[in-house]
Amino acid sequence: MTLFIFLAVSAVVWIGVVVVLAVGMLRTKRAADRPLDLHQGFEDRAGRVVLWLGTATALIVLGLSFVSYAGQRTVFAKDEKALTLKVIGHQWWWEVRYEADSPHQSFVTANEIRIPTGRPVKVELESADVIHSFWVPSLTGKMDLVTGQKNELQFTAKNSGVYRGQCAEFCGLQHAHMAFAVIALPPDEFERWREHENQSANSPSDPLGKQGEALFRARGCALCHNISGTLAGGQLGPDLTHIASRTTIAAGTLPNTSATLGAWISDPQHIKPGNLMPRMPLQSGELIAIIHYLEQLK
Ligand code: HEC
Ligand SMILES: [Cu+2]
Repeated sequence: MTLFIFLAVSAVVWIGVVVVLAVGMLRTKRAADRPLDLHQGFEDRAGRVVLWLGTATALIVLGLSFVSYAGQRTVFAKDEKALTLKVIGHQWWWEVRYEADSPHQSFVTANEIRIPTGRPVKVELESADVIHSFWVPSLTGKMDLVTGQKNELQFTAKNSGVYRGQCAEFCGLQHAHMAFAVIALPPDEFERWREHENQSANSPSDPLGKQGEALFRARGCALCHNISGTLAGGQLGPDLTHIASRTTIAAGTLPNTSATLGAWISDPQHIKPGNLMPRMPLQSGELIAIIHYLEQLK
């Protein structure tokens, strides 16, 4: 609409200019006998024409500015149907917060963004440390994540599937290992996932799992990781409440299997040198118990 108004006004102005130009070129006038004489009548008329056209120009520019402003307002208008979520960049992983109107409908996950197909998604972007950039080439353009500033991005996934995303602003040592996945699901499947994700973590059902849960606290993991419904409430690292239902770990670096989980926990600095999870000294029995516990967190 905005484009159409701009096009129409510009076309009218352009045609006007061309017509006046053509008339001026075609009208042949006898050369005056004394070209330097003043023609007072003509001068007055010319002055009036210039005044009117100047005023008209100013009005058109003002009018178009207003139209442009109104157009922008509709482009960025709050879409009531949109799913809003918040993505916070960390060195070197993505915190993903689903914030519903009531707090007990809200949950946090990491490195994996699930969205319904056919519905606009509004992503609010922030950073916890340095500048990152959110980029999912098949869905939308890049947008920076900046500390203390809220940027916003809106897009809609037409087809279900997995869309790969990547940090697109150099953010330090492990910038290249700061990927994520956007998984677009049919709306009913998305709602089911969301219901599930909203629940607290499963309690371990067997002795090994229970031992793992205790070790998760005793070995300091709980200082950095949150697992809803347990005493683990750390906020420095990714939320692990439903870690077993994610497809990758360490920001898209490895597929999520018991082997890679074990490799990561026993030596995260080998897999992502410089990342902010320290190597925790664990006995192999302890490692097995912790893996067994985490794998129950579906
Ligand atoms: C000092 C804070 C800290 C401690 C302590 C810590 N972690 Fe982490 N953990 C992190 C950070 C930060 C990341 C994200 C690293 C990255 O991807 O760059 C992470 C990532 C993970 C991941 C991958 C999560 C994902 O979705 O990618 C798992 C699993 C994990 N930690 C388990 C543990 C376990 C088990 C322990 C205890 C043995 C532990 N962590 C101790 C900070 C910590
Ligand atoms: Cu980054």
